[in-house]
Amino acid sequence: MRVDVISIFPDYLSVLDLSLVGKARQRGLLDLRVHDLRDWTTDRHRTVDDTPFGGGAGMVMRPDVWGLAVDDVLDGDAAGTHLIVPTPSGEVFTQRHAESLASAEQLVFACGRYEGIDARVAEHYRAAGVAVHELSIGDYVLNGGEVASLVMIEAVARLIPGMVGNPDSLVEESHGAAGLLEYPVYTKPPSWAELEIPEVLLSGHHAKIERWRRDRALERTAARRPDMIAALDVAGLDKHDLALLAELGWVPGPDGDGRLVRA
Ligand code: JB8
Repeated sequence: MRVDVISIFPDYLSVLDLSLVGKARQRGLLDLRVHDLRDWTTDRHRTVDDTPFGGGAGMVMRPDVWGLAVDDVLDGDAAGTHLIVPTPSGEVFTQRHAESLASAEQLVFACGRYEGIDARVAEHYRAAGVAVHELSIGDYVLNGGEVASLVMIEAVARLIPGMVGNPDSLVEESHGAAGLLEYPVYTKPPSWAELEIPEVLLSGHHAKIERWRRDRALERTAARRPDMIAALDVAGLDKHDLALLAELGWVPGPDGDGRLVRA
């Protein structure tokens, strides 16, 4: 996979030389190129921004400079290319986006600063057949798209086939098919700070351990992510799940749509 990142602060992306993403590059699974947007400016002051039409605070990034930069880094035809524009006004980036982007031929990350990038850039590349994704990494505001791009690149890079040593660790984790948060995990020593590990984990009773872990996952999800409980399909829950969820205040809804509601 080829990944291009365009930013006025390319040094912000230097952490991509480290760790998992660095390993993917060394192994030739990832061709990552970071670019300075100012390389595509044509004026003496290397200007990338201007005042907003219609008035208002701050500056907006010029579409002409962005157009030259994106045209230059686009590799081959539009099919297989995804242009990702981090923005607090975007759709929220999830593991589903990461999974979908992991099979792309090329990802181009356009990192905005100031009040963002002129809206015609996304419109233009969409019209040209590029899959354009305006994405937010959560409900908070950063100073620019660089850190959001780092987050998304790490989430995608670890899903590239051949990246993670043990593929089991990919299928069993949070935000996978189960739609539940992960259960709590423990390791040695068995007693620490006057805290003991749950006895069932020492029992060697595989079915009991599985049930205990699922109960803890359901409890955690109900407490921390009620939105994920509301999105569960009742058909995927067993009798024991439904009994525990009822104790936690979640019951099958009145309209029989296969969803849970608060009792
Ligand atoms: C200017 O919060 B964010 C984010 C904030 C930004 C820009 C891009 C993303 C551009 N401010 O993810």
